[in-house]
Amino acid sequence: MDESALPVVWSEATLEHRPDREVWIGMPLVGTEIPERVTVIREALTAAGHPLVEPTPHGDEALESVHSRELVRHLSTVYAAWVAEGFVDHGQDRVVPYFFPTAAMLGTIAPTDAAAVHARAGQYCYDTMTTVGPGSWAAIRAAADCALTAVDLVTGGQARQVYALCRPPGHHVTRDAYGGSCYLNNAALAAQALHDAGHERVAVIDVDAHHGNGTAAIFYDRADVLYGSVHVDPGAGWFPHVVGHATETGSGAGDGATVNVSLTPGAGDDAFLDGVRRLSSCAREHGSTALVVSLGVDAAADDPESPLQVTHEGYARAGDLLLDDLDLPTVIVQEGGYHLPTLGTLVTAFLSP
Ligand code: SP5
Ligand code: ZN
Repeated sequence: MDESALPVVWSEATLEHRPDREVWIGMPLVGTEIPERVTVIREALTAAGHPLVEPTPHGDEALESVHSRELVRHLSTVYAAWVAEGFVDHGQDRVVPYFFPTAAMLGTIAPTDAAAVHARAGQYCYDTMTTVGPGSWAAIRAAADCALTAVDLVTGGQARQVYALCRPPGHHVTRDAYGGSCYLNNAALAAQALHDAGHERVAVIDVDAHHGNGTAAIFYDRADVLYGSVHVDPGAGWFPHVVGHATETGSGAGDGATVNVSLTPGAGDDAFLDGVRRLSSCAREHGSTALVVSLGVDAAADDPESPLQVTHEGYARAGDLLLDDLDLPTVIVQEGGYHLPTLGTLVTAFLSP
């Protein structure tokens, strides 16, 4: 195998999740987190000489290393419950929440689980865009298996750096809640698995255009997993809107182990790469012996979901900094990126030495 070729873990099952519509401000918009994303990335990586590897199945206990049993059960059962309730017959063939029992609604009253499936959806999902359909669970689970198999390959010594073609993406998922087109946190699963395999200190560096609020929340009070992210400033009106600010630096034992670099809308390669360099030096100072990269390529100029203006060269340089210069055992997990004509070349540029 060519020295510079990275194994690409992918599964055909990741194509089964078809969020044809995302409900945004009440409007059913055409979804952007579509199966064709996987196809164009896979074709570009294959053409560049990277070999494909099938994931191996992992048990629920691996998923429950970062997520609650209740979230996993919800995701694996909610579509069948939706069908049983008759909503598909009523014309809604996707699980879309309508009721959100927020902390502000509850005060200090402890809620029960909602009996109605349409209400239960909002106990686990925090937006209306992240729908569940008939093939969703198969894809969600396959994406998690891709990330966990990539860890197996790295910790088993088969390859030092492995790319997991995860879809749906994951970095917006907390321990208990999903949203932002994400269902299980593939990057957090990979980081925890690297830790469990003996890496006492692990860094997650997130270069998706959006702050990975889920990964940040999962590791916020832990010192052993550093979370660093460069993303468009949520304070300028961008998802996830209320978190991802530079003032969030971790809590308790995790104080100092969260680093948020916010970029002004319109920022390009220079600001993006300054951010990546800063996160890379934080990983060195942290003493991380393994790295997870949350590789969203939606910071690219043509992407419809973010106002950042990063070029192919910018993603290529970011890859050099994180894969070649930092040079740790690394699992690269696919996150966002929605512009089909450039998606494959952006990912390839990042992975190329
Ligand atoms: C993994 C990831 O990149 N998730 C992105 C989540 C942000 N989605 C916010 C979508 C807002 C609605 N988009 C409508 C576009 C109208 N121009
Ligand atoms: Zn994103």
